[in-house]
Amino acid sequence: MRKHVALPTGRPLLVLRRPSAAALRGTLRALLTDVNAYPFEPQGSVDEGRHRVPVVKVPLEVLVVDDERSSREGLATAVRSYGHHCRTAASGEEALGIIAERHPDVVISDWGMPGMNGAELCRQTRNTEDEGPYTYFIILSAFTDRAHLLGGMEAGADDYQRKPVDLDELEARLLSAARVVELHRRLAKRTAELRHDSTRFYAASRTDALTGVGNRLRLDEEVSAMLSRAVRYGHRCALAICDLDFFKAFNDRYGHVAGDEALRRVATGMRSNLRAADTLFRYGGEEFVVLLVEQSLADATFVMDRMRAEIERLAIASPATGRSLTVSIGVAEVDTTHDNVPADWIARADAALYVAKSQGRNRVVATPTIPGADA
Ligand code: GH3
Ligand code: MG
Ligand code: MG
Repeated sequence: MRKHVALPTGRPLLVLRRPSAAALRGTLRALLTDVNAYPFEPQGSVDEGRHRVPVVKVPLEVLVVDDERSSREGLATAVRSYGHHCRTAASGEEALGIIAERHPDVVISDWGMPGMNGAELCRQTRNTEDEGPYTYFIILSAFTDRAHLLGGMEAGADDYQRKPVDLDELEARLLSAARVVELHRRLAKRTAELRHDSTRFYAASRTDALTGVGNRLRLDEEVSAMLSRAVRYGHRCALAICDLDFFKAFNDRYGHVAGDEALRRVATGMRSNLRAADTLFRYGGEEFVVLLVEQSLADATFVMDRMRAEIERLAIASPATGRSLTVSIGVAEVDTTHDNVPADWIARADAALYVAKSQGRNRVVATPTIPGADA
């Protein structure tokens, strides 16, 4: 199958077949056989798991770049005759604009052009490609030496073809380009899916499954970050540990399912009483932690006492007291002279909580009021 393509000038383009063309023809036939198995399938309509051969996108969007008009038009005519769409550019500069705007699948560029040459065009295409669609780049050149071939490939070209162009060979190369383009497209799709999954998993791994508030891992990260900010910039922050009173008795009387529902109601009640900047976490069991940013100990204690009253107002029956389920709260403001690690800060809030429990529960205790505390 020898191709004769009429140039726009009316001159026929004679294509000489080199010895390697036989091998290429075999490849072309094999490629065509595979492609013919599912020609023109709309993307994604084939069960991808069952087919090893990618469904190639036909036709390709091709951009031919050559400063010589006859060569440019001749190539474009040939490319169109293979069933692809083709645009043309007369310079590297013009091509860059088209590439940025149209994202062609394939660029076939002459190497030697005044201004930006083909290798430079390729380099700039790769630099601006970033995470956008992949451009398959074929450099054409009359130079056949090793330095030019390597230079083109180093600039990021996928393929290098000698001028004058063997059009049979070009057709085969475009088929292989179609496969690479399709593989890149799939890879980009898969990468986007993985990125989406990893964002979801990241969020899920930091969320408490029962209540939907931040979990212990998230709490550890946030407390660490807050402590660093306090050390570095002197930011204020208070931490409150909230522990439901006599919750074991609640579970013993009503069962764990009702216990879980009570935990959810308490978490929802707490969350709705927080400022947007403050965050709620489940510390474990029936214990929650609130981080109150840029708040003094007195302010945080005031806010937490209001929250304590709100939980009492939920009127969840507490079998241990015969009244509403309540919460005891210990508050500690970050203190960079005492808190070397997050656990130090949490331990001070925990000590305050212990005092709240021992003083009769359903109350808020702040660290400085703990007997013996020097904060
Ligand atoms: P205190 O006032 O001293 O805090 O008494 P308490 O009964 O709340 O404390 P204790 O630590 O003895 O018991 C905590 C109970 O919380 C034990 C368990 O039944 C319950 N609990 C912990 N985690 C969960 C959970 O995820 N779901 C349910 N339903 N109950 C839980
Ligand atoms: Mg507890
Ligand atoms: Mg408790």
